[in-house]
Order: sequence, then C-alpha cells, then structure tokens
Amino acid sequence: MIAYVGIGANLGDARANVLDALARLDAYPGCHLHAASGSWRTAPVDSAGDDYINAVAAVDTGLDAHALLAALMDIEQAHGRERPYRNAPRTLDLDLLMYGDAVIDTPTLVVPHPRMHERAFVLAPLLEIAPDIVIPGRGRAADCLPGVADQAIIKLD
Ligand code: PH2
Ligand code: MG
Ligand code: MG
Repeated sequence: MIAYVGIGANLGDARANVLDALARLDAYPGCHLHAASGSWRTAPVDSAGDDYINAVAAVDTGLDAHALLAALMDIEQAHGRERPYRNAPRTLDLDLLMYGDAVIDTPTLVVPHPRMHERAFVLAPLLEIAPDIVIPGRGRAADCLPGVADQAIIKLD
C-alpha cells in the first residue's frame, strides 16, 4: 500500500527535523520511503509562530492505516512533540494524508485528511511526487491548486 504522509515543523531546526522524519519513515518496521518531495518554506495557516518547513512522503507500507498512524505518532514523540494547544508550534508533525484510495472515518483517524485539499503546504509537495493523484471524494489534487494560490510557499533548494 502506498500512503502519503504530510510532514511539518516550525520549532527547533525545522529543516533538519523534516529530513530526519524522512529517514525515520524509511527505517520504521513495515515501512519504506517510496518517494519524498523537496522541502518548502510555508507561512503558518491557522497557526502562530515561525514559518513552517513542509514536505510530503510516499510510504510503501504493510501496516494498516491505524498502525501507520501509531508509527507516525511514535516518530513525532522521538522529536519531543508537545501539544500545549491546537496548532501550537511543533518540532515535528506527521499527518496521514491518504492511505491508498481508502476512505476512513473513525474517531481517531479520518482519511483523506479533511483539510489537505485546501492547504498549499500539502498540495504543492504532494504534486511534486504524485502529479496525477486523485484525492478520494475531492478529485484531482492539481485542480485544487487554484483555490490555494493566495497561500505563501517557497520551494527550498
Ligand atoms: N500545520 C498545521 C496548521 N498550520 N501551516 C503550515 N504552513 N504548515 C503546516 O504544516 C501547518 C500549518 C496543523 O497541523
Ligand atoms: Mg498537521
Ligand atoms: Mg498532526
């Protein structure tokens, strides 16, 4: 199964944290990194603090969606993630964006991520590694880009 994971950080050495998250996803039991976007500097959306560094990973995994979510939380914890309030600045945030073409709606996990189609910091890196991807229930990710054109993002070298 190919799952797409959104990676974000805006606390500490955010750029290094994003790269470390990619390495940890590749090393995690039952997961392999299939593809990774570049890093993007993005203005905070509904959130305070510094600009974020964002990326998206495609993970080839034998884990089911809930086990993968637990793996993501495990990796966040390895970076000392704290949650003092909603959308607080964070050392590392890993969001399960898509799990194949599955539609999942449980109290602990909603897939596709309900806001991914309205966030440039998700769509731009996702389209780098999956230009033709369709978000179940939303349509082609590329068609969502015009709706987020006002959000400031810059691809880093
Ligand atoms: N994550 C959020 C809220 N706002 N803004 C940017 N630019 N990047 C993020 O990763 C992000 C955000 C909640 O997880
Ligand atoms: Mg998030
Ligand atoms: Mg999160």
